[in-house]
Amino acid sequence: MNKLKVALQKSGRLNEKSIRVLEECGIKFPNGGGKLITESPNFPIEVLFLRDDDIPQYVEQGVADVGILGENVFIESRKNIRIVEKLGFSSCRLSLAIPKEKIYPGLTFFNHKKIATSYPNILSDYFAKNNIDATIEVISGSVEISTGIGLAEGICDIVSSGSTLFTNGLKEVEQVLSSQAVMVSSNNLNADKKAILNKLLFRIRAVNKAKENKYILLNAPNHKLGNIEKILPGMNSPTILPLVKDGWSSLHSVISEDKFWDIIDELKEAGAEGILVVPIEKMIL
Ligand code: PRT
Ligand code: ZN
Repeated sequence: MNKLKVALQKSGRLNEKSIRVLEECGIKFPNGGGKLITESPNFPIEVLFLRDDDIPQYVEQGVADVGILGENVFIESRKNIRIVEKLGFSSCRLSLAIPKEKIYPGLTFFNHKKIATSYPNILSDYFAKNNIDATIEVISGSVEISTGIGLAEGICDIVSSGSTLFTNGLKEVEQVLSSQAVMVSSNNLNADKKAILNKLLFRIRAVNKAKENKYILLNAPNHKLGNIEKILPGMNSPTILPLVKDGWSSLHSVISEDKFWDIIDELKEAGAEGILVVPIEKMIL
């Protein structure tokens, strides 16, 4: 049977988290010793470690079948491949920034200016869409210093906390794109590989779904259970088990963690006691 070739970043920001995606799916593979290709002994995949910028091209050419990379790199590459899953980590944005002392009147600021970036395709599309006529200076790294050294009058680069912009005397003025790690796939997978990818995606979704949800257990007097149930937006009707204490029950349900913080006070007011919220490892719907 064919193996699915999965490309991960060799080293860098995405490396560890991409490896974790596979590990959390129960997929084992030898990782270490600087090997660039390894095989899993318990799942039909081969893992290739590559530079993230090379992943789109390799997936388009079929050297790899799928890969994990930043959406920013995928869009910039303009390769004929597709996103099969957004993975929710390494979130960042691609933004335009200018020296902080400059007055910013809006996008027209960039007309007839020189802007340094490693993302010329995304930026030229963005300027074209907004009718801005600017010159794009393509550089491959240390974009943030280009205004300081007189190379450009603005930059377009990845921002996460904003501290790199700040230390280089820049301010963020426009967000061009928001990005996160994604899994991309070739459009030409054979039936065997498609089946393996579907199995992999099923596992990834079960893990990610579980991360968004928590298992909640609480105790309450039986006559208050009706109201408590109404507050809990569970995925199914909750499980109710009698406690040894007469007239009391334990209620179990699944809730999204964000919602939990909104409803905790309501639950207590409705008579819930001994509330436990525990992580879920996998969630199959
Ligand atoms: O060697 P290889 O080519 O594989 O890696 P790389 O050096 O090109 O990429 P890497 O590992 O730096 O980043 C991989 C991906 O992580 C990017 O394509 C983004 O999708 C995502 N990501 C998330 C980031 C950041 N956050 C980030 N903060 N990529 C880069 N940065 C850099 C940014 O370029 C800037 O220099 O961090 C600085 C800004 O960070 P803040 O926190 O100071 O704003
Ligand atoms: Zn790169």
